[in-house]
Amino acid sequence: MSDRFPPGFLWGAATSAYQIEGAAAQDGRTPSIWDTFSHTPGRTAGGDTGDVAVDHYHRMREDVALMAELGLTSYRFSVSWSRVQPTGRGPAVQRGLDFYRRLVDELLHHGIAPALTLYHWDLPQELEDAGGWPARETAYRFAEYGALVGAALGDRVERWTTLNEPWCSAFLGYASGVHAPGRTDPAASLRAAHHLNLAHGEATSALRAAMPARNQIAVSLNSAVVRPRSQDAADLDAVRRIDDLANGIFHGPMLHGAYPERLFADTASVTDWSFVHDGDPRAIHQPLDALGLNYYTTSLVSAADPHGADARADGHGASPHSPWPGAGAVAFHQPPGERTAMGWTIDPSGLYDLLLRYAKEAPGLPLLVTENGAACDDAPGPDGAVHDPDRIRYLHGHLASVRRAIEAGADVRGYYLWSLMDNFEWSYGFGKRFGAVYVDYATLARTPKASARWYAELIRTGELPPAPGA
Ligand code: IFM
Repeated sequence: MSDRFPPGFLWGAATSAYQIEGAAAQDGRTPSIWDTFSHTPGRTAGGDTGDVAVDHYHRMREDVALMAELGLTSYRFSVSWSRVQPTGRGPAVQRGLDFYRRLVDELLHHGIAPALTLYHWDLPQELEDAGGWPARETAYRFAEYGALVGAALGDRVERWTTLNEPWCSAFLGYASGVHAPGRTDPAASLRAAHHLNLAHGEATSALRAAMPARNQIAVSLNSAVVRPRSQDAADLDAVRRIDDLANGIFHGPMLHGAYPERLFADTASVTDWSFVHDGDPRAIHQPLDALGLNYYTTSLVSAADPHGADARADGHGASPHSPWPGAGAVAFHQPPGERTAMGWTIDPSGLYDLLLRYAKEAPGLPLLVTENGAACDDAPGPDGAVHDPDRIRYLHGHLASVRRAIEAGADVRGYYLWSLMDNFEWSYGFGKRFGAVYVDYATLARTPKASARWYAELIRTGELPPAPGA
């Protein structure tokens, strides 16, 4: 197998607005659900918030210069809805849009293709107060917001993503409550999932109407790779139920125009799904130009084990409330193998499986790895340099899987490392570092880690070097 990536392969890094921007109350921005949540005592580690984050709002030029130094050919960022349309309705705030105009101009100036995500979890608080994602109206608000951003930036940004990881928005936000807005209502979480799907479909149509036809529209799913603990029928059925709730619930309507066959029956004790209106499947099922996949680890599942000490080891934070409404008696187990600082098992073969699954699930649709990376316990050495050999090993393993998947026929067009730089890791606060660039949170100084240099060299050559230590 060649270790060379195809010509034109996009080499990227990703971030999101609330995790990096800061300037939480500047230029007309109003609170999003993550501002409210992070300011609520006990919700984030150490009470950390994104008020300042890594101050990207004021250091944007320096950050783009770093990207150029690394040789990135694309940069994936998200727009803060409450910076652009603070109340979630009405006209755009020009000062908010201007920040993204400047960012896009700077990227283009350095030959870096902007990849814009409209929604990475930061719903304007006013829309949450009006019902949030469980309310149908939020989907229409999102389409209006998408059209505003599309009209403002569609002439310069060709790559668009509607939603990032709607599973997290629906189920961590409204079922287990470990993410904003912190609600623990299983029925509301399924309503939220449907309205996120509708939001994706409506926004895709609105973007097509607002932008030049050449622009490409995608969605980024954190599709889970769910493996059975045994081949017993009960374990296989548990995998099927989790797979429907993790994956099919989004890719079903988005890619095929229908929810998974057994999802409604599985979740009948939670909701009757009467919030799905005639015509919704058609509205959600819009032609896409690419599918974004975010991958970190695999899940190991069985039918509930009465002795299952680790039955809740699903890697999604501590909550007595399950993020799997209606899944029934299912247990999660820690997959064997080395883990990252998040406690997530390192399994590059999962990325290969995921890419091949979607190559089959959506034939003809180009795939992008829109997030992949590892949290490590990074710290500068006495010389100030940050050596992160574990991250380099992680990236090497996963990029080898991408390369193998391409060889096996998956049409993978690009890879975005999560994350460009250390940032606010949601309920974990600043304690978990995913960046290729180290951020000193006292001074906000940026230092590329050894993994950033390693990635830059890979981008320069277009060829995966031998495995570290091989
Ligand atoms: O930091 C997050 C990102 O916001 C969404 N995907 C997973 C990352 C790591 O947890």
